[in-house]
Amino acid sequence: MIQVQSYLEEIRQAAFEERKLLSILVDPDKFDVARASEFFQKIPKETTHIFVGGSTVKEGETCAVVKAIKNCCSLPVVLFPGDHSQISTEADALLFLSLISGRNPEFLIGQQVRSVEKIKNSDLEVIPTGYILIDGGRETSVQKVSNTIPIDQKEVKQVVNTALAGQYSGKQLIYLEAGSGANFPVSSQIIRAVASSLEIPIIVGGGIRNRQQMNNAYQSGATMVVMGTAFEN
Ligand code: 1GP
Repeated sequence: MIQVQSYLEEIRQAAFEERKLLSILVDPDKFDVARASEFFQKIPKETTHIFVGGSTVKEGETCAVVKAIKNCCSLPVVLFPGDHSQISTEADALLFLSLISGRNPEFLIGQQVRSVEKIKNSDLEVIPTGYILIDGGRETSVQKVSNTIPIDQKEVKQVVNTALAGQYSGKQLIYLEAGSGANFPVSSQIIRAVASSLEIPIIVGGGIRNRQQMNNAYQSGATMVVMGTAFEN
């Protein structure tokens, strides 16, 4: 199949040109489809992507939400699934996540194998992504659902080595995640250390609620920032 437009390529290009990307995360469980167009009028004008996903989402809900977003918003819709049931072929791209900070085989390869039947005949662009969960000061849903232990923010070298292991394994993006609703986001120190060691773009999310935190992440080397909770109400 010929991919006419590569979303990964656009992210790589942005990283190369030091352009900053902003993704708003929509959790299908908490999103009111009836108010979709109102929601998209209120997101920041510099938003470049819409991510869709959550830790626990009812069957079929993601598909309805993706369709509603597509009806009123022209930004690329990228799946950020908590599990294989959240894969909707209506979206544009899929972050094919492996939770490489954890040691739970289900989130390293189990869910990925289960998602293949849905993906293989779709037009979704599949983007191999190393997902690293870092302690954000409280137990977040991703920690509970994945049953994995986040890396302590003090373990900078462990984060860097995990990210590098992801890059060496062929991941095209590294996602540094403090968890949705984290008390504090991934530190500048970690982002800087990972960015200076890696050749692939970095996404940072979890606990980012204001412009200052967003700019900190960019200045430290994130190509994309993801914000969810800040826009939920
Ligand atoms: C995306 O899970 C985050 O990586 C979203 O986190 O809800 O805290 O913005 P917030």
